[in-house]
Amino acid sequence: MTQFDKHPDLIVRQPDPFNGGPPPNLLLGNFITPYELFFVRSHGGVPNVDRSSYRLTVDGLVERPLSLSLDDLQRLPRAAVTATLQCAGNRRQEMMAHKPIPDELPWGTEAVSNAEWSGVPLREVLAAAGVRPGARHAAFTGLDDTERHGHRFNFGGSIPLDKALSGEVLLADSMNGQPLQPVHGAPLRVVVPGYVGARSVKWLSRITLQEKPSDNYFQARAYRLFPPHYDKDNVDWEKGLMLGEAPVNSVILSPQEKATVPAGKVTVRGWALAGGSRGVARVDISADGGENWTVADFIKDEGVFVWRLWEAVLDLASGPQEIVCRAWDTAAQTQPERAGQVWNFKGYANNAWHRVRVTCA
Ligand SMILES: Nc1nc2c(c(=O)[nH]1)N[C@H]1C(S)=C(S)[C@@H](COP(=O)(O)O)O[C@H]1N2
Ligand SMILES: [Mo]
Repeated sequence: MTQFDKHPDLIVRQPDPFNGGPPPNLLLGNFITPYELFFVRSHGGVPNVDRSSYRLTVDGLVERPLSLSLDDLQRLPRAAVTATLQCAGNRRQEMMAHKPIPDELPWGTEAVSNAEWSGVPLREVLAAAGVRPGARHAAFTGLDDTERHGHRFNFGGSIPLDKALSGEVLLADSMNGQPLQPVHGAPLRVVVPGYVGARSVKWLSRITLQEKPSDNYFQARAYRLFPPHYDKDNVDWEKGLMLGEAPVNSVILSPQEKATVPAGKVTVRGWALAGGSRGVARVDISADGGENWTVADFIKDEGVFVWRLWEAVLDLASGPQEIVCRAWDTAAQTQPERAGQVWNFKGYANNAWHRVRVTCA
C-alpha cells in the first residue's frame, strides 16, 4: 500500500513525515493534478483532527474574537479558486549541485501541483470578526506538531492583511470537488494563490490579526531568502527576506533528463508559473545554451494563480543535446540562467533556466 493512497510512482523524498511529488511523465498533460499525484510537503506528521470538537479560533486585532465549528463555517458564503501550489524548495536539487545544502529535502521538479480548491473566503471570516485598526498581517497556525532545533511547536506563517482581504485567499475544505484529504490539511487549510506553498497552512486552527508578520519559525527563520555568503553557522536571521509572492518559474516535463529521442523534430512540453497576480506572458526554448530561442505555444490561458502548459517543436541534430527553457511574466521579469546565481543556504526559490540533457539518435 502506498501512503495516503498516493500514486506508487510518486518520487518520495522522505517517508516519515511523508514528502513526495509526481515524476514529470505523470504530470504531463494534466492541467489539474489528481489527488493521487498531488505533491505533499509536511514538516511534521498528519494530526488526527476530531471534526465535532474542531474549532477555528480568530483572534488578535479583531472586534469580535470567534471560535467557529465546521457547521458555523458551512453557513458562510463559499467560493472556488484554481491555484497551483509550489513549494519554495522546489528544484533545490539543482542548487545543491552548485554547492551543498545540508538538512533540506533534495526536491527535483516535483514539489508543485495544481488543484481546484473551494471553501470560505478568508475575507468573509475576517468580516465576521471585524478588523481593528493597526492590523497589518494575518497569521495562521496549524495543528501539526513539528520539531526544529530541539523545540516542538505548531507550523505557522502569515500573509499581509491586504492579501488576506483580497477575496482570493480561501479557507478550503474541498480539493478537486472532493472533501479535502487529511494529508492536505483536512478539515480546513488556507490556500494563498500566487504565494509560496508554505503560506497555505494546513490543519488550520487559528487566525490571528497582528501588526507584525508571524514569529513562527517557518516565517521568521525558514522560508526566508538569505544573501549567498550566509550559512547555518553565520546566519543573521533578520537578514533574510520573507518569501511571499513566488518568482516566475518554468520546467520541461518532456523529454525527460537522460532520455533518448529520435533526431529531427522533437516536441518539448512543460509548465510555467508566475507569482503574485502576474501571469505567464511567454516561454522560450533553446537547444544551444540560449544563443537562439524558439517561442513556445501555450495550450490554453487559464488566468492567474495557475500554471500555463506549453509546447514547442525543436529540430535537433543527432548526438547529445541540452534543452533549456525560460518563462517571462506579465511584468517582463524572467528567470536567471544558472542555479548558482541564486544559490542560498536554505535552497529556496530556484527559478534558473530548466535544463534537460537528452541524446538524439
Ligand atoms: N500545518 C502545516 N501546513 C503546511 C505545511 C506543514 O508542514 N504544516 N507545509 C507547507 C508547505 S512548505 C507547503 S509547500 C504546502 C504543501 O501543501 P501540500 O502538502 O498540500 O502539497 O503546505 C504548507 N502548509
Ligand atoms: Mo514548501
